[in-house]
Amino acid sequence: MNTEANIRHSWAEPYKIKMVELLTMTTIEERERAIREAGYNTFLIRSRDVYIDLLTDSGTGAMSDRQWAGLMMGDEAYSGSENFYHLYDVVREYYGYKYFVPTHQGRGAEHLVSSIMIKPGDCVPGNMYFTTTRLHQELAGGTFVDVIIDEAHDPASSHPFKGNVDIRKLDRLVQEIGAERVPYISLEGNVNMAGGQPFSMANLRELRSYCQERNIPIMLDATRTIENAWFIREREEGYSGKTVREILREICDLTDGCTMSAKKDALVNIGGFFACNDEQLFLKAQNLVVVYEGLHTYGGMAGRDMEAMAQGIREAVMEEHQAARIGQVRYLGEQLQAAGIPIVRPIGSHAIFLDAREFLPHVDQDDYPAQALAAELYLEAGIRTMERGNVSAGRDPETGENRRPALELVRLTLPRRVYTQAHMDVVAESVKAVYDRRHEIRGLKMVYEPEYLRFFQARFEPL
Ligand code: P71
Repeated sequence: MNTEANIRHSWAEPYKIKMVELLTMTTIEERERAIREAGYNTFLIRSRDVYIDLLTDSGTGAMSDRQWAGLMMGDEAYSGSENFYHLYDVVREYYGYKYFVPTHQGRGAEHLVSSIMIKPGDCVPGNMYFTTTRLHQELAGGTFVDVIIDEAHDPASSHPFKGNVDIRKLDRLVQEIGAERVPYISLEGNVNMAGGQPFSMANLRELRSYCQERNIPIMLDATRTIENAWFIREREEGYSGKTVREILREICDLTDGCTMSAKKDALVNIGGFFACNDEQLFLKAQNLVVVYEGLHTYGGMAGRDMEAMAQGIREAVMEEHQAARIGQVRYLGEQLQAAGIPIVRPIGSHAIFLDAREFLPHVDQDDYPAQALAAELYLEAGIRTMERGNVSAGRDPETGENRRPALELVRLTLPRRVYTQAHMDVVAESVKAVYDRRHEIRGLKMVYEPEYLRFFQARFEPL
């Protein structure tokens, strides 16, 4: 088993490389053209123009030989595929929920939960928003209410469990509108928008007893909950002797159901699911999935995708996998910290988040500093990152104004099992080079703004 010391000093990958994918390097002139044509939006750059792709850890991981072998075992029957039953058994064993509905990816599961559970006028509290999660809640007529602890909005706070729910904030909401207008609480493991920050088991237990007294279900966003389990083991008293697998089960047993984007923790390129313990809820989800995703024994996935996911979940709970995963992120983060670069603390599990407000204090938030910084990193070295700030937060539906969130971040997201330590060195050097010329960097003006999830397709021009 890996101890903390051995994560920090030798987190070597628990695999060796059997096949490689060649990378392309570009010239500065080529990158200038590519970013201009992409409207200064890293989502719109062609991947062939990218050298090191840290846009996301979603669906970008490397599958193992066993997963690839699983693809050959795909049972592509329209109904009752063998792979569905295999995946169901694995989800039941590792996550523990009684009922299971596959979906094409996470937002498919979010759509099911939101449209079944939310009535117009309801409020859905959560430990910070996620873009697609909140949008589905809003489309169902609900309003998302942030009930994460204050520390989560402060990039400099090194609270070990910045993903915790502030039960007083939750209680204030429940007192104000009544528990009957709170269809569930949306609880995310390793909170993405906060910087990949975990909740603690103690906080979840407290939340559980609060919710049980008031009959409010807890719906877990399980997307990165295995990584959350790792942090509980590392940081929470009483957990150092437990396995990631046991902790994952303990988390799920304290919740009523989950939505899952399997493209992260579960090491597959596509897939997701909804799972729960309540039969009535399951029957509704199983019925709705056939309208939007596909039959309830594939939910938008091919049989082979379900097989790869079943194996991916087994590999994801392995201690040595998580040690290397989190060790690599930490390796990059510690290099940046040593260079004095402002990043969100503590270092999370899936990404390093640059604090663009601190990095570019001379750029006003409505001139999109994080978007501008992401464009500069691409220009510097062909490294693709993602804005997680004012563009991602969107507009307040009431006022129509930019939300100007407290966190104005650029996410350097590490795909699982894809890049090497030497790649991390290149990334660190490139961020330092941009930091050295930060005073020259200007903001951006938005010239095209789509209605939904604007960050994906918005276009900008330099100011
Ligand atoms: C990430 C993604 C993918 C993404 C989604 C939207 C904007 C930009 C990038 C997806 C998540 C997630 C959590 C906590 C649900 C989803 C949706 N994350 N919950 O971080 O992180 O899952 O993409 O499979 O539909 O790059 P889906």
